[in-house]
Amino acid sequence: MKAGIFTIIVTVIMAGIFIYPAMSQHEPMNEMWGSSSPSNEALKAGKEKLFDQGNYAMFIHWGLYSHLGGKWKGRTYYGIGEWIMNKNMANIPVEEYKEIAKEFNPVSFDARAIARLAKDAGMKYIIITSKHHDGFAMFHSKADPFNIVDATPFGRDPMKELAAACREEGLGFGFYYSHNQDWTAPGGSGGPGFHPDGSPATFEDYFYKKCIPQVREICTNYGPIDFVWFDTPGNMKKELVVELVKVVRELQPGAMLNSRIGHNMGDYASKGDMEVPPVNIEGLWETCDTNNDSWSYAWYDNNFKNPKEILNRLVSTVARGGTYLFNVGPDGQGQIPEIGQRFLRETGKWIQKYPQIVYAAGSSPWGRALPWGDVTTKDQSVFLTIFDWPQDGKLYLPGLKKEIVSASLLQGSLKTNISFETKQGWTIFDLPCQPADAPASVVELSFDSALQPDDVDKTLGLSPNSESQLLAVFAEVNGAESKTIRWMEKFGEWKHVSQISKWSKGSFAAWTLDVLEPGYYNLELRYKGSGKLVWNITTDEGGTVQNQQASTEKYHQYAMGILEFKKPGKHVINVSLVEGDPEASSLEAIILYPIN
Ligand code: H79
Repeated sequence: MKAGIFTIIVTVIMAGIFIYPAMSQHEPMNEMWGSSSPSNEALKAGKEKLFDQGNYAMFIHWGLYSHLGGKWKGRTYYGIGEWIMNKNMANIPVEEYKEIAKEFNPVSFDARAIARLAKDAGMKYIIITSKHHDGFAMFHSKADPFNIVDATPFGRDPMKELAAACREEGLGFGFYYSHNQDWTAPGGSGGPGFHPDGSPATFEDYFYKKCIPQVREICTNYGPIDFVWFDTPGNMKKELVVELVKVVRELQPGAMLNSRIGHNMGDYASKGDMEVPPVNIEGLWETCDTNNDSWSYAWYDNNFKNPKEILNRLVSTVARGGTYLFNVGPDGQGQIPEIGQRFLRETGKWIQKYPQIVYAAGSSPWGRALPWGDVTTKDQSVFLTIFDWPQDGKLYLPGLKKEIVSASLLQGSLKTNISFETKQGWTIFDLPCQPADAPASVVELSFDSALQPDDVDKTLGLSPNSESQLLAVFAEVNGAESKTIRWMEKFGEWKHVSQISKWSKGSFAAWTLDVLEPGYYNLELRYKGSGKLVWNITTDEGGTVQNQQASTEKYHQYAMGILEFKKPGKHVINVSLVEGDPEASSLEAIILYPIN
């Protein structure tokens, strides 16, 4: 199937069934709190604290599907492993799937080891799948026998063990619960339409006989919990969601609810799976991401994010104002794959050295990532986390309008002053040739008071010594459409991109750019489309690049030519599509880098 068609289909499916509700930025976050008595306020502040200040947590996808590990009857099904029984994957009949429980015996599960791993990784709490869409409960449920204690030879309640281990390690704890989809319970979304006796099953049957009682169980039998993380509300009726919220509020008043419960309820917004947004977002929100491609264990999936990638995604999420929930998938024995563990520990070592970058850190006053890394704040300091160390020893920071009291390069708690100069609104720091630390280094800027939003000119900068990416989301668009799309690279593996599409004659996208070093820059465009396309790129100084290049249905980067900036200062770059199919063409970014 062509990627274009696939994207559209996925978008439609997502819009119809699987859309994730994200709270709008302006919506009051306390809708569900009702009374504003002081005790409620204190409780709210208490529970928000772990989420808002912790900023980094462990997500665990573990269930009966982990035992299959992406393989059914000798065949491997690539994609998110927890979906294996779904008709779009192995299409396992309900009765056959239930039989698998008899083989599920995760004797290597060690709750303490997992809690310690999370702690070593620098994570502040754990959220684990108590029941995924397959309907199998990973806890002892009196409401439904299809659970790990009653249906498997294992016979232990691993959730009891993990809840206790988290408490011992001083970690927060919460449950994921798939409240709408249940593929094995009569009446659950995607589940059987009939009861065993042949009578028709309604969603309410599932909701009142399984969902509510099980949510009561996870909210009663595991002590105070910090999160109940619902997923894929689909088209659940509002009154049912309200009922579910009531149950959680009554039994676990200190638990935070994510927005995926549905109908704009919940305490914080949950972004799309695997999405690190490019622009700062206000309010309480979270991105969930996974350490390889699948959420649950899959035997073949060793595409693990390395410590630098983990750290980059974590710091960028925090710098955008969010919390990073990072997933691991224990296997059918209960063990987290070795590589995943190792990379988490390595990341954790760095976080221990630089805790101020993650915990209770403020978002970037620049509002976006910078070419070399990202920015977070704390009190009167601003921290530059550098992932791409400049080889010429110059670190360029655009737009800072406030005077720096001191700048230092950190090595853990050791601080070395570094010199800097300011030039045309840019601050240029002198760095040693070698990175101070790995996988990232940190420069601290101290001010005489905390940096305010007005202290930074957010105009995009043209980096004199590295690549600058001008993303679609930062363009002013005329006569075309600018939006973020998502598509699946593999089954269930999402990619997010902001793009400019639906071009027509006369339409253009314009980026304002602050140029420090005039001169020649290589210009590339990243786009998708069909057939040959001609793009025209001009600057307010009359600089022009126009060229024809091929296009494909996947985003690809093409060299277009050399663009000259004659004078320093702010310039506008205009891009338009001159020839080619405007309907099929989508532009993701302009990429500029200095020659030499
Ligand atoms: O638990 C993880 C996923 O299993 C769950 N959310 C994260 C945290 C999730 N449930 N639904 N989705 C994510 C949306 C997935 C939709 C898809 Fe499909 C499933 C795309 C491919 C498989 C359904 C079937 C829509 C298209 C084909």
